Amino acid sequence: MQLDNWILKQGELAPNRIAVDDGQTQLTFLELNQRTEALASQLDQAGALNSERVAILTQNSLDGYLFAMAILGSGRTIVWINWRLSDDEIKRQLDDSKPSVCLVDDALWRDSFDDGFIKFTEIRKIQAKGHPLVSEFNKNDVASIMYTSGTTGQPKGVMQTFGNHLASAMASALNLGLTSQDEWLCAVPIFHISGFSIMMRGLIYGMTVRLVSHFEPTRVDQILTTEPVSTISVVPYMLKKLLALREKNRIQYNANFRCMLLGGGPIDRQTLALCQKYQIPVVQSYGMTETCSQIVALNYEDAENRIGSVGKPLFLTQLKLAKNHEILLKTPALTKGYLNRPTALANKQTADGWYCTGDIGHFDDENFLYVDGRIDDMIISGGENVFPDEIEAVYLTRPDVDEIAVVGIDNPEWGQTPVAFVVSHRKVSPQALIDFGRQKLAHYKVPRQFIQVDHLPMNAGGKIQRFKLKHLL
Ligand code: S0N
Ligand code: AMP
Ligand code: MG
Ligand code: MG
Repeated sequence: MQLDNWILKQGELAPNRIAVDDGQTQLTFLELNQRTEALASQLDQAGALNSERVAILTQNSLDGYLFAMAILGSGRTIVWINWRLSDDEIKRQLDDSKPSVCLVDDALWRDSFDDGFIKFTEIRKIQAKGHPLVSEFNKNDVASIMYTSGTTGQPKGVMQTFGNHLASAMASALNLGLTSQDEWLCAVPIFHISGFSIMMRGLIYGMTVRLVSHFEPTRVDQILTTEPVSTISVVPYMLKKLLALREKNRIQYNANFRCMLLGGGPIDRQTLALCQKYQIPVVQSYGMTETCSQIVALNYEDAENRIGSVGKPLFLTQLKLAKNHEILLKTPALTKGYLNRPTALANKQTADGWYCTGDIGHFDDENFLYVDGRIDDMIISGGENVFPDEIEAVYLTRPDVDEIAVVGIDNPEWGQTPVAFVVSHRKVSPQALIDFGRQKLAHYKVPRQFIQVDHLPMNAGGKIQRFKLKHLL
């Protein structure tokens, strides 16, 4: 199936509607068309369209939004880079995805960046010559790539097709409903599917996306009270920060507000009870990068009686549990695979095509789903996934680290944070280990504590028994 270029399409269907608003500039869909076309020409002249993929490192800025649209509009694939990653981590993702260039939001420029990187302002200096955008988006073409880690190996690039984004946006609209008044506040990073899916819904629905460069609780609370935003996506960390402000600020959210879409990690009952108290219309959801955002959601009406549930599968998604209670699913929003790893997706699917999520769950008597944990050791800190193996591998390159095991411990603010148990033949300074980690890894991956032990508990097969370590804390 050939689809129209959605940017051009909305320029025709809703030319005067606001596509994007960063609090200072509002652009209509027609203006979005013009800006995208000009940027595409500048990118072309800069050589940024010379290959299939273009990487981007950006905050949720208007420029970040526009450059991403220009990449899509030119028929290229966006490689989203998490700006919290270390230089080494970014380099590995670029080595794997081989983009023509990595476009960088000026605010995020690093001195370590070389020829492969270019600032937004450098592109902007080029005289635009009018570059025609592609006329169609193809269902099977890859719109975006986002890297996610796994229990083994390096992070893998999840290929999200236009068809995946369309299926996801349609299912979300069928669940949440859609009105001409809808405006979605994007305070979750656009380099994650939580954020990019808002941009794609904006394009598909002809809806306004309200951008904030990054999550700042008082600013977001102010926008929710004073601007006509109807929906916001949050992870549990953000919800808790926003609720804390509700205790102080008695002014209700604006009259248009109808949905706080919550996802990205487990939430505690106490926080959900506070949402009821403040009448915050929370919609709990469950999804992942591989499914192009939520594929299961709970309605506000059901929330009170189903505390803790993530809801029911959205339209076109099927769910079931494996014998070990792992959540399995089928959905048209499922990625078509991992970049450069032709067998990696099939390795996570059953012979009859069920995708194995790595999450453990159960259904109640009315088929509401509850997510109970993971089959692996993944830690979720503030909505960011942290894999112990990845951290351990980095530390094992040090001569003073003989053995190491990273485990997640509960943290009231972040959900969970990593801590490490280290075996060394000499005394190691925890601060030196923290400093080392902050050079090599995104800061949220660096263990908060290093505890030196004589040996790590192992089972007969030589596998570290992490649950025993947790008891030592
Ligand atoms: C929670 C966030 C906003 C916290 O960042 P904040 O407050 O901006 O931090 P900074 O001011 O930049 O830094 C302060 C210190 O905090 C450290 N830090 C930052 N983030 C973390 C973290 N996650 N864990 C631990 N520490 C952190 C900084 O490093 C700094 O310390 P120093 O100075 O020492 O470096 C931010 O983390 C954030 O944006 N998190 C959200 C990420 C996210 O969106 N995850 C979701 C991923 N999953 C999906 O996208 C699938 C589900 C989905 O699609 C979805 C999810 C939610 C809602 C809707 C949907 C949907 O289905 O549509
Ligand atoms: P990501 O790959 O970053 O998109 O993270 C997806 C993972 O986040 C899922 O596989 C779950 O482990 C976790 N997750 C997402 N939503 C929820 C939720 N509502 N409750 C518990 N865990 C969740
Ligand atoms: Mg992830
Ligand atoms: Mg901050």
